[in-house]
Amino acid sequence: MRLRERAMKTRQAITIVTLVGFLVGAVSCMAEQDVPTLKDVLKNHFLIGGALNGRVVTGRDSLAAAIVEKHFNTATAENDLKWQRIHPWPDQYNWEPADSYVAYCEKNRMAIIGHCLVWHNQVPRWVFRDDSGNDLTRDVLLTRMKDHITTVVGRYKGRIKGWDVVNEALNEDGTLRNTPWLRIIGEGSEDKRYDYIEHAFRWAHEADPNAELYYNDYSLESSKAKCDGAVALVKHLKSKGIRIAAVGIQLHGSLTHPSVEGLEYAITSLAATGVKVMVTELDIRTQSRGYRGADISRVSRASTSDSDAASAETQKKLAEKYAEILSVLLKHKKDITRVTFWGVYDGASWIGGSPLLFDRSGQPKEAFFAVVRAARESR
Ligand code: 9MR
Repeated sequence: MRLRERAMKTRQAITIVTLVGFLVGAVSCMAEQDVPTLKDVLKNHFLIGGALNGRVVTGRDSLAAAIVEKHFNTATAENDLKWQRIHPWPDQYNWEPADSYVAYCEKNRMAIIGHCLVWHNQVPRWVFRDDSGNDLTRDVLLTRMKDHITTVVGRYKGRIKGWDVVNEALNEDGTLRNTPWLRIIGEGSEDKRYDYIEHAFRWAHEADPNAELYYNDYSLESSKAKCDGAVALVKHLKSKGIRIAAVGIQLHGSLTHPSVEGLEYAITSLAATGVKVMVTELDIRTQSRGYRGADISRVSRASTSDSDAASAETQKKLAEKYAEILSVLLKHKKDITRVTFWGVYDGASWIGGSPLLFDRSGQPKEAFFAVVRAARESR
């Protein structure tokens, strides 16, 4: 008798556990279905994507992969196409990470962005030096740059939709940044000012004539002088017949920047030169103390950590800032072809706090729904 009772109780317990499990599964499945898809709600406006790191494209970050595959129709490699990663030594290319990224994007039918060919960061020192450690001559550095661009762009010809050809070449006041590229190739002379940039764009075009070519930089949305410098650069390239499809506004924002006015100034003045505009590295730092401006050389994971990141108040402010930015982008959608977040979810961002639309467990945040609302309100 006792035995039979116990067996019955066990059966009942199993039935309850199974039922609860089924219900939880059904609810979370329904919740998942209720989450709209970013690429669907934005499909009539612009491409939407994120920066991917190696963990995503090799399947080690399944949380990120699920978000990418559901929401994005474009991707940028966060680090794997940068000179240091792809071409670490003079005669040695490291194709594996980049090949995995391109294959992953193709498998998921995403427009693939190459980032970046010529930059002063994440470029090995040997690039600028001869065997004795002295600066290269202008001609030798130009040859080195040409070989790199031709080899990398050529390998992915017809597969990468567009390239950030030159990244972050301007100072905050719009003048050219004093990098080894400028110092050695420009040789300090006025008529050679834009020379390295011109050459980079020409060689990228030769290597893949159908690829779109972009200039990419930060704080264009907050410094009018810097934005004017980018306008001057685009006009110069165009006056020489050099093809440039778009300018990338990186848009590493904060809860207080950019202003609507600054962002509109950047979009309209860049678009007036005849190029498209893209937001290429969107994220919003949530920390409310310390530096909150647009100069990312002053930003790091430590300087953006935020113990209040998860609070309802911070999340509300974040959602409001995202809604404001998206409404400006949607207002100017005829000039904007792509918006890319710099990362996929908070846990895998290059900065701390709560900068993206998905939290550390990959769940959509209030900011996500604010973006969806902004998109749906835009006709
Ligand atoms: O997100 C990238 C991070 O993993 C690298 O350590 C860092 C090195 O400078 O670069 C980050 O990405 C940068 C991008 O390539 C260009 N614009 C600024 C981005 C954030 O620093």
